[in-house]
Amino acid sequence: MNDISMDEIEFTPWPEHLATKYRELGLWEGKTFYDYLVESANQFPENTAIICEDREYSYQAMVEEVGRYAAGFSDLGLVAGDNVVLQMTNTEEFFFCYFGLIQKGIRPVMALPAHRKAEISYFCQHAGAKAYIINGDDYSFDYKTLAQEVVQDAPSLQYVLVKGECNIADDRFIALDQCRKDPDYSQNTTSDKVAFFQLSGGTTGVPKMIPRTHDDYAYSVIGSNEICEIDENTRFLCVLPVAHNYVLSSPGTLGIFWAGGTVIVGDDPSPDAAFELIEEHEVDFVALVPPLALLWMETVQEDDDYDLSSLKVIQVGGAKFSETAAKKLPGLFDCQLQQVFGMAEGLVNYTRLDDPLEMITETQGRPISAYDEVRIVDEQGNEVAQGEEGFLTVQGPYTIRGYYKSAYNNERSFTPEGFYRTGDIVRMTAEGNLVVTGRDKDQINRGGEKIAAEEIENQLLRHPLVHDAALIAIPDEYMGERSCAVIVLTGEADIRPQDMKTFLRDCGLADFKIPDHVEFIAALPKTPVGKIDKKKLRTIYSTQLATTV
Ligand code: OOB
Repeated sequence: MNDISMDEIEFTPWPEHLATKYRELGLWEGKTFYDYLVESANQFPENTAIICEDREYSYQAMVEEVGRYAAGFSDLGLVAGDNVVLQMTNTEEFFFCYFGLIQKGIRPVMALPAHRKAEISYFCQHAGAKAYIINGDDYSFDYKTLAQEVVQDAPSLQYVLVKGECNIADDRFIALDQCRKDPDYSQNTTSDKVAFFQLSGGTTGVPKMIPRTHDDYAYSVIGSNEICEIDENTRFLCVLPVAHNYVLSSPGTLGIFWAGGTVIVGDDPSPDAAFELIEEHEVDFVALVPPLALLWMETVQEDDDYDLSSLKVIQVGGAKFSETAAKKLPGLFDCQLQQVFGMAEGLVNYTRLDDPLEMITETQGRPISAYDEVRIVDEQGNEVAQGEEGFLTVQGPYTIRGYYKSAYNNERSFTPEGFYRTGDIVRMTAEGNLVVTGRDKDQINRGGEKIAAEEIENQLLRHPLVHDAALIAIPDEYMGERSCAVIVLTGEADIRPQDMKTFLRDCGLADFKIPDHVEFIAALPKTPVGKIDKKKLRTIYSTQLATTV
């Protein structure tokens, strides 16, 4: 069913009996993100909330800054229910904008710094975004030029708000600094409303928008804080992109803010830059993806220039962390490893800090909540026997029931009962921990960055010389997976792999989505039912392109 009217549904609520239960049990506390922030500011006004380069903000100062932006956004005429694409790099303004918008019921869409014209234009169009917020000061990419291209395609955009100098002769472009007004401390939202939109890693032609309410998201953050033993003394280093669900909420920066701790924000995750921050700010908690963890491990083995003794917990998540690496990490850093297996749609699993070592190194942990209903099912949707491999499906107090305006995908991504089909293949250990063993979704997980094969294939098919295309994953020692585009050309066409990559870049795709390899083939192998046989392609090219990096 692909009914247009169904496509207009912005938010699929939990069934009434579950919503009532979550409220009655106190899982949904009825508080907004702003309430939690203000509580921290009341309890720990002088504690440092954010450190970014040489700038520091106390909780009191943070709430004031947030209030200034909130006032500025209202002044522009943005109101509750409006959507705004927020594409900010790792700076304090990310948090001021994020909280300032949410305080006023304006809903940020969490674009990543790596997103380019194709993705941003789509988010703006699909969300009917009124504003797009960028970092015009960024040294590594020119977001102002990108925004000038985006406004051509997104008629709903009334404003582009630019951090830094805004020297653009277009009335829609306004310096973000001009949005700082006298602080407004009133909020215009309630806890049951959609607070913001996360983005799905994606398996479909375009990334899907994930509506998260205050109630459900806050529950996952508060639950994470308990599991991760976060308190007002925690000093959390955030070097992954701030907007990503993992580093925002697991327990992430929100967890730290709501406990009164300190977030140290850095935009360079390389060991040298990060180790310096750890030493200088006595960081005790950090979240990494597997390739970064491997890089840090190598570096720490080679030099001990930095004092990293403050580190208590290193989280690794976003993609499978190898057991071998997991066994080595705690010894190298003299701290605890925590595996995190989560998804922007909801469910997050953690190994617990006091779990036995083999549980921490051999599993991806267990759900946050006793009310997460995990069902591991077979092809027919029947639950598999304990310990057997199957497809992971879930419903619970912080797992969404539907994507934003996406009826077609909702039918595919949720069971008739409303359980989310994660697309992950897992088994559950006797102790109730999950082990991720594979994937049943057409996605490449490139070291935590997700690529929807269909999205890239669709773009490739727009090339006049491409007859057919398939994007597949190739195992990689560091990234876990690399991407390889296998292409059938039309007729006698003669084109180099490099030209195909340039073509995709020119389509305005994020850099991480550009295939690592491009291979040409006479015809794509097909399964008996006529689908592209990606398994066979993976076998052929995994051997051919095998590396020992
Ligand atoms: C996190 O969120 P997303 O939405 O970018 O990606 C979710 C998908 C999962 O369905 C799974 O396929 C994969 O990423 N994944 C893992 C994993 N953590 C995520 N696969 C194996 N092992 C792991 N530890 O990536 C995310 C969201 C919140 C917390 C942590 C990660």
